[in-house]
Amino acid sequence: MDPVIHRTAGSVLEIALNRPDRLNALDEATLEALARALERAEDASVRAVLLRGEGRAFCAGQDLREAAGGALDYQAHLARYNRVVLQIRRLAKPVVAAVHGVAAGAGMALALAADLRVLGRDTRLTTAFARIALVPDSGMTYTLPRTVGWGGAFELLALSPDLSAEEAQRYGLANRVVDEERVLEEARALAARLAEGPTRIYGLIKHALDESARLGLEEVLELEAQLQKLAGEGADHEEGVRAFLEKRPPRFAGR
Ligand code: LHQ
Repeated sequence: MDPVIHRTAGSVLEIALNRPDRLNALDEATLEALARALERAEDASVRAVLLRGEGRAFCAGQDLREAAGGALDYQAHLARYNRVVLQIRRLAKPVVAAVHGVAAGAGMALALAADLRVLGRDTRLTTAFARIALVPDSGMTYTLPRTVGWGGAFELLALSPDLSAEEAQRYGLANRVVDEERVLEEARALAARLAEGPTRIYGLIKHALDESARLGLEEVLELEAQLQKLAGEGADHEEGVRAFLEKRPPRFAGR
């Protein structure tokens, strides 16, 4: 069975973790397959990515059976996580995570690396790392404090509570909370909507937000000005303005 499956629906690349009997825990083969699937997202025909899990959970994080086997080279293994997190963050297209059931440890980190998260009402999130006496990885110390704030991040990382979807939404970790059986439908609708948007602009927004995390105000203003010049030169900007003047919805080509 392939540990990761993918398909395209219109301009959306849908990538599914596919180890349901292990709650989609991440082992070497899965991380490798995920990285390869994410490479497909670079194709110009793809304008949004949907990340999801098969079975009853999004992802239970690191495969603890593989880790307990003792054969893992931890540094090389971590590099695989880092690669997929960077692929998601550097992809100049929106990534939606359909998070149902559970997202734990590196599984939660993957969900946080995405640009938008749809959770089910019964979905639980847990950072999990400290429960097994590990520090956070897969970018969690980057994404978490930027989403929930400093004080919240320490609590979620140190005490690793099972966060309900409602709490997750209060923390800003969930963009949408829907009935558990509607998570995929809602995430697909969101991804399809984004895939019709000004894709290049979404990439620039993503870049601007990521960069703003490490820049001062003057540098942010400078970067915004540079990106606005690029945006203004795009065909979608021209179409957006024309559509406004003609009082019709825009038809963005993603350029
Ligand atoms: C699993 C797993 C799993 C293997 C469920 N592995 N089999 C760490 C180290 C190195 C490098 C990089 O990064 C990391 C980062 C991390 O991700 S650390 C955090 C690792 N993840 C966890 O600590 C979570 C472990 N899992 C759980 O706490 C529970 O399974 C959760 C809360 C996710 C779900 O609980 P339940 O709904 O009660 O399901 P379950 O525990 O019965 O699990 C179902 C099956 O899936 C079960 O197998 P079995 O053969 O007994 O039916 C579990 O063993 C298996 N499974 N998570 N991470």
